[in-house]
Amino acid sequence: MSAGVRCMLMRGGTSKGAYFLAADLPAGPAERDDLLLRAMGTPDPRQIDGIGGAHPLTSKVAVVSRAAGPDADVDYLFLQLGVAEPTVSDRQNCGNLLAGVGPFAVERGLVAAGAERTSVRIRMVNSGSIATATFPTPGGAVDYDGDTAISGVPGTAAPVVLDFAETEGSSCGALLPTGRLRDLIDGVEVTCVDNGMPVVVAAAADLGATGYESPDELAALGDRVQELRLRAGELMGLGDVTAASVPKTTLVAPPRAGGTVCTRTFIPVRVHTSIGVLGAVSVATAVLLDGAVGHDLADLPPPGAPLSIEHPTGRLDVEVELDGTAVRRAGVVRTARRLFDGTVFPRSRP
Ligand code: NQM
Repeated sequence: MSAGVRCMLMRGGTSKGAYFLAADLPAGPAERDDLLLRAMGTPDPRQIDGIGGAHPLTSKVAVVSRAAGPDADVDYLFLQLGVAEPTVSDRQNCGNLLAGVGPFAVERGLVAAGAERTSVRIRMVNSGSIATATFPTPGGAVDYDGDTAISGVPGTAAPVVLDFAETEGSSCGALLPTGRLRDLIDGVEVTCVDNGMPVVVAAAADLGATGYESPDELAALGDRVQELRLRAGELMGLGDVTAASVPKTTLVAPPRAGGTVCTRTFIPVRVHTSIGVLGAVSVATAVLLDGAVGHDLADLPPPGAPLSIEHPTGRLDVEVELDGTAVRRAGVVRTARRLFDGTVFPRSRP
C-alpha cells in the first residue's frame, strides 16, 4: 500500500468524507479499517497526519461498489471513523455522505449518466435499505454547480434529491425500537425512534436547557447525554453503546424561526453543528406521532407539507409520509461537491 490508494474527497451535504471504490481497498474488514485509520490520521484529535478533518463530521468514509443485487445500482457502505479514538463503526448510516454517492458512482463509471439528470438506486449496506439519488448530469457529466442552498454550507450548488422508500426499521429493526412511544429514563421522558437513524428524542427543558444554545454552550451536557443514551441503547436492543456512534440524542424545543421544531443533536456526545439527514428524518417522524416527545411542542405543517427541522445553523426540510406508524417514504434535498480526486498515502504505522 506504499503506492497509495485511489480516493475522492467529497462534501456530501454538511459532512465531508473520503470516497473509495470497494475494489481499491483490502477486502477483509480488519485490514481495510486499519488502512482507513492510517489514511485519515486517526487516532489524533487533530488528525494531523491524515486527511481527516478533526471532527466526526469530517472523519467519514464511503465505500462504493456495483450493487450485488438487482434492486439497486450501487452498494454504499458508510464507515464512521473516530478522531481521537481508533474506532471504525459500520453501525449507522450517513445521509449526508449519501448525497455524494450517486455523483461518485458516475465519476468512477459504475453508473452511466443520463443526458439531463441521473437517478441512482443506492443500497445503504449499513441498514439494507434503498435510497434513490437524482442529480443533474447535462451532456452526460455530473454538474456540481447550481442554485440550491442548504443550511450549514456556504453558497449554492446543484441539488441532489434523496428519496427513501419504506425506510422503517433501518438499524434497530423497528420504527419504535423499545416498542413504546415514550420511555422514562433517569426521570426524563424520551421517545426512541429509528427511521433511518436511531435517535433518542428528549425535550430540551427536561435536561435544563432551552434548546436554543450554541453547540459550544451545550458541550457541558455531554456526560448527562451519555448516561441517557447508554440506558436508551439497551432499551433499543443496541446493547452496550458506550463506544458506538448510535443512538444519537436530539433535544427538541418549540420552533423559533418559522420551522416545525427546534433541535440540538449530540452525535453521540459532541454537539452537531446542524443535524444529520437521517437523524432529521427520524426526529421529524417522532414529532408526527401523537404521544411522542416533541409532538406537542412542534408546530406541525399541513399534512403532506415538508417538516422544517431547525438546527444550530439553519433548517433542514424533510418530507415524511406515514401510514399510522408505518413509513411510506421520506425525502430531502442536499447538495454535494467533488473536492479532490487522487491518491491517498496512508502512514505506514498506526
Ligand atoms: O443522520 C451525523 C451527518 C451525520 C449523519 C451524525 C447523517 C444522517 O451530519 O443521515 O448525515 O449523526 O453522526 O453527516
